[in-house]
Amino acid sequence: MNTKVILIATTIFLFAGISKMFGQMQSRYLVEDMYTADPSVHIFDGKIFVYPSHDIHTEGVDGAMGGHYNMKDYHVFSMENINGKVKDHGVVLSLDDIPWAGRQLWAPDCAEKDGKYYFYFPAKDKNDIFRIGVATGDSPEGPFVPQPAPIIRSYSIDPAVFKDDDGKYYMYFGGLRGGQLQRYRNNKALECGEEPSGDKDALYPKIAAMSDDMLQFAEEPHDVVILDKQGRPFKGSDHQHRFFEGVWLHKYQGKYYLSYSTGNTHNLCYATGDSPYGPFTYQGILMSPVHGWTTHNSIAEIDGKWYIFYHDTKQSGKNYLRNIKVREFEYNEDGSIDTIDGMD
Ligand code: FUB
Repeated sequence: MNTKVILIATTIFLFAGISKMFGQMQSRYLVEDMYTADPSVHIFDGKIFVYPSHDIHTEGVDGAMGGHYNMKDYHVFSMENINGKVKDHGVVLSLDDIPWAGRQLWAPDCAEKDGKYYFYFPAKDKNDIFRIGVATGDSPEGPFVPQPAPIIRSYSIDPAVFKDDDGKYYMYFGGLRGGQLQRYRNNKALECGEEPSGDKDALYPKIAAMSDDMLQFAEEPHDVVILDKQGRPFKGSDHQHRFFEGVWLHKYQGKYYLSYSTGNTHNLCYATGDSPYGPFTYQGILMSPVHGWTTHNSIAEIDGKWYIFYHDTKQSGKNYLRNIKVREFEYNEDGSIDTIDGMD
C-alpha cells in the first residue's frame, strides 16, 4: 500500500468515527437538584419513566458492606422524549410506609401489567436481611402502596423485571457483599456464607418467573449461568468478569442481553443468550468504570435509538452520592457493542 492510500484510508476511518460520535447523543445528567442512582428505565404510556434509588447524606460510614447507602424513599422521574425536561413526580414510596422494612432502600424497578404498575424494591428487614418487596399503583408515576410482607423466598438486592415478547415476566436479582448474595446457596441461607474465592466458581445472579398477579415468584429462583467464550464458568477470583450486582436484561434482534456490574473492578459487562434463563455467554465490557465505586445500568430502545442509563459520582466526589445519566450507544452489525467510556 502506498502512502497516499494509507492517508485516504486513515482520513475515512477518522471521519466515520467522528461523525458517529457527533451524530450520537453524548452523556446527559438527568437529575441535578438531588442525588439519585441505579436508574431503571421503561417506556410507559408513550413516556420515558426512570425509577432510581434516592441517595442521601448519611453519618457513619460502613465502607465494605454498603451501610452508607442508607436511602429512605423513592422518587419517580419522567420525560416526554429523550432530550425533554425531566419531571420529578415526588416521593412515591417511603421507608416509614413499608411495614416489614428496617433500612436501606436500594435499587428498584417497575413493571406494568394490565394497566397496573408494580414497583419492586430491595430493603433490609427488621433483622437486617435484604428482601425484595413490591408496591402497587394505578399509574407509572406512583404513588405505590407496599404489600404487607416481602416476596416469599426473595433475598438479596437489585430486582430487575423483564417482560418477554410472549407476555411472561421474570425477575432478575442478586448482589454480593452488602447485597448479601454470598450468604445463600441453592436459595437457602448459610450459617456463614462467603464470596467464593480462588478456583471456586463465582456466584450467579438469580431469575424467577413472576406469578400472574405479579406479587410473588411463580417458581424457586434459578441461577442465571454466565459462561466465558469457551463455555466455562468464571472463577471466584476473576473479579474483572464475574457477576457482582446490578443485572439488567434487554432484548435485541431476538437475543437476550444480560448486563451487570463486576463491583470491585467497576466494569459493566454484558453477555448474550437465547433464553431469559440463559445460559449467557460473556461478550465484553459494555462500559468502562465510571467515577465512583458502584456502576449500575439499564437499557432501552427509544424512538429507534438505543440508550444506556447509569450513574456516576462526578458531581459529589462521594461514592454514596450519585447522579443518574443517560447516553446513546449503537450496536455493531454482528450485535456486539463497543465499550462505552464511563468517564465521559
Ligand atoms: O444503590 C445501592 C446499591 O449500589 C445498589 O443496589 C447497587 O446496584 C449499587 O449501585
